[in-house]
Amino acid sequence: MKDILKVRNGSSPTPTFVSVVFLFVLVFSISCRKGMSPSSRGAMEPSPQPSLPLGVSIKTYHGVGTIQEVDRKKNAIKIDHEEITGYMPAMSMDYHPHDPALLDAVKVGDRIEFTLEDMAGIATITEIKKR
Ligand SMILES: [Cu+2]
Repeated sequence: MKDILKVRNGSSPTPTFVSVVFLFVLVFSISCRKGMSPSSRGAMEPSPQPSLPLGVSIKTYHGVGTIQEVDRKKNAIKIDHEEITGYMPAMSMDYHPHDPALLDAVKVGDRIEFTLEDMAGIATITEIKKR
């Protein structure tokens, strides 16, 4: 392979450097593919920081509603909310707060404004304000 590259890059001043880079890229891409293969032996290294898969983005929305239930055990809050523009129609549903401490500041019957983040269809409440 080196010979082929040398011939191809015969006029180049640094044919060795080029082939080294080429080999490095080749090896890297092969090991990368191996690492991502599901058939590789077990999950050797759990990824330390979960990164977003390509194409997944977080969108932020704002809603207004009334708290119907606060469930600290399930870390859930049921909100009867008005239409959230661009996200969902008015309904009553459970949400999970990003930080469980958000539940401490509110109680059933409170009229609130809330901020939620949607990632791949999963909504998480990041902020709650009493109205
Ligand atoms: Cu909803």
